[in-house]
Amino acid sequence: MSLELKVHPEVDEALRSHKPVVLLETAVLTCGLPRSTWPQSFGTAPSGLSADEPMHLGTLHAMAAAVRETGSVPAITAILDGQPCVGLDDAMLTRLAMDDAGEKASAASIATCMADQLSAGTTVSATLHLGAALAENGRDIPRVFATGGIGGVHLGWPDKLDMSADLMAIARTQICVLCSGPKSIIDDVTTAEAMEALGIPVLGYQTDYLPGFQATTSSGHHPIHRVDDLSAIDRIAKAHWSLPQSGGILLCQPAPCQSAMPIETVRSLAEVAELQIKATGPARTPALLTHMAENSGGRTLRANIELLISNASTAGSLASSMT
Ligand code: PSU
Ligand code: MN
Repeated sequence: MSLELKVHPEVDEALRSHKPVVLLETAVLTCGLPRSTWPQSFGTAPSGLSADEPMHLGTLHAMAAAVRETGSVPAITAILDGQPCVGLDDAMLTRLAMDDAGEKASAASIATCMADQLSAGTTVSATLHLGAALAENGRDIPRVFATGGIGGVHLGWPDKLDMSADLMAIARTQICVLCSGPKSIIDDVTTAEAMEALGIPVLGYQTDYLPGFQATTSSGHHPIHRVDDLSAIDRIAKAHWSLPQSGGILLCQPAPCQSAMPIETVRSLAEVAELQIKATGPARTPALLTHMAENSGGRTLRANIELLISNASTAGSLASSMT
């Protein structure tokens, strides 16, 4: 039994003619970013974000535009009324953005969303599963995916384990995941160790150390393999994918320096959120991110939006350079 995907004609044409395609997720739309416009109390709007659009939709629009600027085609994924989609037109994206009942689909919950005909934003893990399903449908799998920060082992381990489905999905799918490291609400070093155990190469784009999501890369933090140009990533990806049973590669790009914050500030905001937020399950990540944004006068939110757009742009350039 194979998954019936709805593939947008532009994405379909690009994949069939081997043009560069970048997968983009929508959990960041339904759960990761606020549905209001950028509040004036937080200062000028983040670079690249239109001040008249709600932040969640405006960021997705800016990410798709950043991919297009590089000559690659954006393929935004989602589950709409139970239908897994790769490539959304603007009406589909807006409908998902305004859907108050929109769920958050991970690899563990795609099946229930489909069976119950629900609409859902797709997390990193769900997006990679839909990307891999393209191969079953006789198409190429896009080689690049972009997001802000991946899920991983949450803070609070080893007292309680909360681990994102993102890690297993990255380990299993032959795709390059562009992010700014694990999100700041995640135990990033434990997550990096888990990725090593899962056989995921973790690369730093123009950095020697694991980026701390909204934080400036701090020297001496967890060292990772540095790559300075896109052709080096292509060589590593080709070598990795020539190995039997190889899966994804994590490529980490630090947040743009104009909005990145000191790592100590981000850490203490994350620790306070960790203590104060009681939500569990899929609701926990959005509640933690909202708490940090409010508690920092919007600084974590500004960095999050700017790094999402900048990662989409680099992902587009990488996809173009890989074909
Ligand atoms: N990047 C962001 N904000 C987000 C996410 C990524 O800047 O909200 C989403 C991704 O979809 C990721 C998910 O897969 O958060 C992880 O959630 P959890 O910890 O519940 O697995
Ligand atoms: Mn979880």
